[in-house]
Amino acid sequence: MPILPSALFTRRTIATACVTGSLVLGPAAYGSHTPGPPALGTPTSASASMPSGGNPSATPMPGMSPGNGLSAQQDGYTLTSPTATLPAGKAATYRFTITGPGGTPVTAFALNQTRRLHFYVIRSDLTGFQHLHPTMTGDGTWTAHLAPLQPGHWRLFTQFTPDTGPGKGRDFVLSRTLTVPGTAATTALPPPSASTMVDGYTLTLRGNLKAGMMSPLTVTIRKDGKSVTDLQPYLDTYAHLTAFHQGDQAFAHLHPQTKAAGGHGGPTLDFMVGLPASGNWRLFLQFQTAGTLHTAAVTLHVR
Ligand SMILES: [Cu+2]
Repeated sequence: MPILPSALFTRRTIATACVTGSLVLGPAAYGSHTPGPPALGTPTSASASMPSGGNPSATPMPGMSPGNGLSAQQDGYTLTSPTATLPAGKAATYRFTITGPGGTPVTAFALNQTRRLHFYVIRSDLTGFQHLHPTMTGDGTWTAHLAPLQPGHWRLFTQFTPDTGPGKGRDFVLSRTLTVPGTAATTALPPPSASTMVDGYTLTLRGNLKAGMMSPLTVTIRKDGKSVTDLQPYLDTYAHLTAFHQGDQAFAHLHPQTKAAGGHGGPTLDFMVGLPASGNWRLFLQFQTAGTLHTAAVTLHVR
């Protein structure tokens, strides 16, 4: 199959969230538990179609988006890289800089979830997810070590907060495309589901998500039929959520309000999620147990 035209890819969207017991974006705090959100479906259901009823817990999203994440440039800040293609099937190095309004590389970044820059890799069919933390040299050159990529069209996202200049304190998400030559075998997006498995863990999702609204999303983690309570802090939280969207260019940036306070999170993770567009989202939920990072993926439908 030939590589998909990149125009298709520009319609993808990324959203990220990191969560502990409670993740909040905007003025409406997700306080003590009101009656939980309705189930997306039974754990074995292949469908996660949303109930048609209203969601009393949903609130409008605040207008503080850092952008849709699909541009290499925003408000004078630019993601620059000499690399537009990388070989297939082998680990590769990707170097880039973030230049500021003056055109020189930014070297001062604020810590965000314990890191100065978060880097995400996704293929046009929403497979091949990687979440990396590149290193920076003194001149502002970042180096990311990518795991082997399959042929196709990819998008590489940077998420950062400048600590100097006119963008100081603002959250940015900038991205560039990358082509990996070869015969691309694309994978159909799995249908929406209320549960998924990874490494023997079963994750069950409950929520009633509506585009443009902040809504609670609850994820429960079980293993061998038992509740998992040994989640370890990962990037200051008990779970890291990254979401990519099909068919819309809007971007949602979510961040945690509370941090992991101990080494025993779980089994329930409460997210406050605002996804700006309806349709299907591919969620990648990362959590850590016994020093091992697990990455679960599930497709979520947003009304
Ligand atoms: Cu990160």
